[in-house]
Amino acid sequence: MTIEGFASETAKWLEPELGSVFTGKQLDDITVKAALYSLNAGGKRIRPLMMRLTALMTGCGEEKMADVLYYAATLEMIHTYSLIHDDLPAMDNDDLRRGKPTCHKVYGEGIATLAGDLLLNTACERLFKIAIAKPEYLYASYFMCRNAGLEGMVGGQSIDLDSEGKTIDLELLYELQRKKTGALIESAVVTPYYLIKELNGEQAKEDKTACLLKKLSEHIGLSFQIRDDILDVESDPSVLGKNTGKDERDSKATFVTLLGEQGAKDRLSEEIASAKAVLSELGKMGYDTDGYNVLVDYLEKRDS
Ligand code: GRG
Repeated sequence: MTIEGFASETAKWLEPELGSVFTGKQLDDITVKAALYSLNAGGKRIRPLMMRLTALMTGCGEEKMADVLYYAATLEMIHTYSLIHDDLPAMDNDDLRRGKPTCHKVYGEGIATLAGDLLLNTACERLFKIAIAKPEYLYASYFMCRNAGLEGMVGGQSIDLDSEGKTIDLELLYELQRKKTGALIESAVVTPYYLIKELNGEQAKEDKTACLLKKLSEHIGLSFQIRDDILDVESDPSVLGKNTGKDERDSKATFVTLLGEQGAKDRLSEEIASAKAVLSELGKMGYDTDGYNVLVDYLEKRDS
């Protein structure tokens, strides 16, 4: 299947679940309207796509697929909250996202802040709710929450804001990106496996498949981020759906500013090769890695 095929399958699978998060009278609330505006603004849904790929690759049955979907919608809510907050004037100050005016441009800064808060809070409620019903999912819920926090995305964003206008080295840039972009990608690639195996605590981290999936997510996360940095200098807002040239405007350290455009492209090729090497190991274990191979090829060349 092509990446477009995977994307359209993911959309058919995911959109009804996202559409059921807020219902009835809740839909009259202005913060809910703002949250749904961003949630439905046309993102690539790449994290849910990865969750489907892991689930299908590791042999997820029909019953568990509904739970993977629940977690996939939850992760997309966390991701969308981060974009709403990142676009605020106090952070990246952006007026274009997913080809549309950003949330605060339409609803104002106060409501946009609340919309992000609401998405994160609702995501946490969902993670608790499913773990109450199925306590064996407690670790998966904790893992998704943790990767959104200080050890993950918030921690990465914190280093990012603190580094603006400063010179940082490649090592700190790796840490920043591993947390800011990589942590949610790790959640996407690994969580479905935890759900399928119902692994708990330490065991969840020890399994060979889980370790390989974590490695895969690291290479995918870095590939995703390096391509993002390249697109910021090479692409066009009409194609990308968000403004370009922002990293230079904000004096941000990126793989392009630290390694140069060619250096970043070389680094991207290395990450893609490493991702493929991990996929080959998973293939030797008997997993069907065709889907992930298609995704990794797409990450090398994506233009939006
Ligand atoms: C506010 C806590 C907090 C964190 C913000 C996500 C983020 C952290 C910042 C966005 C800036 C950025 C360039 C991040 C790196 C790459 C990235 C996450 C891009 C956006 O994700 P896509 O391309 O977006 O999957 P769509 O719109 O397709 O969902």
